[in-house]
Amino acid sequence: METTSYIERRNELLERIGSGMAIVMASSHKQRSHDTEYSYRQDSNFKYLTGFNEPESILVLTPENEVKTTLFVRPKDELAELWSGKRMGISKAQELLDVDDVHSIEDFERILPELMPGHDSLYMDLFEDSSEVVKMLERCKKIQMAKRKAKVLLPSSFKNLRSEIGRMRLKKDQNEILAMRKAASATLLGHKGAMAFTGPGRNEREVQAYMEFLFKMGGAQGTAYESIVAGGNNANTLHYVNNNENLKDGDLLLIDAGAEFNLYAADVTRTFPVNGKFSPAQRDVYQLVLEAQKASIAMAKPGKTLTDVHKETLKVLTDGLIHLKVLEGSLEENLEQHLYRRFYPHGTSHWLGLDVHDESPYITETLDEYVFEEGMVFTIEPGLYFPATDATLRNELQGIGIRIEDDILITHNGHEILTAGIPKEIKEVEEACKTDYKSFL
Ligand SMILES: [Mn+2]
Repeated sequence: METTSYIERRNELLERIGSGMAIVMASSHKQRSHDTEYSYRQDSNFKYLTGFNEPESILVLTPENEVKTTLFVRPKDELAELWSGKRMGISKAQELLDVDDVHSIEDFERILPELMPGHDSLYMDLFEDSSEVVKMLERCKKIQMAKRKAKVLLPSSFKNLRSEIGRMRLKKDQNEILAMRKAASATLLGHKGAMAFTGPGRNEREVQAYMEFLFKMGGAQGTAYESIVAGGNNANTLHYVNNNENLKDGDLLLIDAGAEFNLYAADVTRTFPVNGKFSPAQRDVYQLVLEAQKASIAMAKPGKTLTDVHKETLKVLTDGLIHLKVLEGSLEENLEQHLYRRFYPHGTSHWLGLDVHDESPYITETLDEYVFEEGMVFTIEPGLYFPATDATLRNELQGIGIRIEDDILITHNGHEILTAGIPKEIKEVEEACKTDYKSFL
């Protein structure tokens, strides 16, 4: 296990919190239905700071103490491990994870009072699960009562840890970029396979199954989020996840899906014809969305911002909508009155990393928008949505929903498209649709 970057991250966080202390908790198992659980997914921040993938673990950072990093983990337990798998245990964790001190999670309540005094604020996750905050307040109260005579000060304020770590997570290091490349390459395989596999009469869920199978065959652990596999007018439901309808000849299929590798996400959308050939109307709309995406990607370089990217998308899409005679009037008035919103209601980008909507803030501590720097990763995903129910639209446009999304890494003088190679030019897409899906097996 490479630990250097985890040590560096913990050291950076220790510096950021100054005379405060931080408590970072692992995710717990989430129940799915009676006696069954969702597959375990580690908390992104806990993973970022430890690389450790077990539940019931807590990392405590105490910059004012001699012992600055303390990890609490599940102790070895033969019977528990027989049922739910191996645990690293205390001594191995001490050996492998490079923290100052490791204890059993069972001793957390007992040891916390020794770690807490001398820190003026306590950083933890304040918003995800407020019951944890209440529990921590109660612990503080108990410690305060017990330590009354000891003349030590306890944290007098709670601060939000997630925004601190979020700022650190904004720029990806080489290990993170490597994981994102692996997520991207599995995603490429899945999307190409889906194009080959799709045809009239197939069901959305069958295409989803084949694509996600290829994600795993491509080395990913699974999907980074619920796949959207939306035939025809279903594409106009932005978060359609039913994925259970038959695909029709003449319709498009929109797939928004990405693989997860080592908890890092890819996030890709492609839209292609179910029968392998775009109709003239589909082609016009597709070409417009593609041009908007390419023009926006060209804005991705150091010094620019997500607002610059979004404005470029809006300009190209709105101009195109006027040419398609979907909107009337001048480009300026359509932009000013946001008339494109009927057909493009969402944003163009979000940060990407350990979370598909990566939890980094969009504004700096001085309330300015972040300016692109080398190592930042985000998506660019313009789309156009013409609902089948919109009778003001020409017949041939009704029911068309198109989005094209790629993952962009800012480099020292420009960008790299991490998800390049997944067909998106009309010719490439039609070619990929013709491929024999069995060639992926
Ligand atoms: Mn996205």
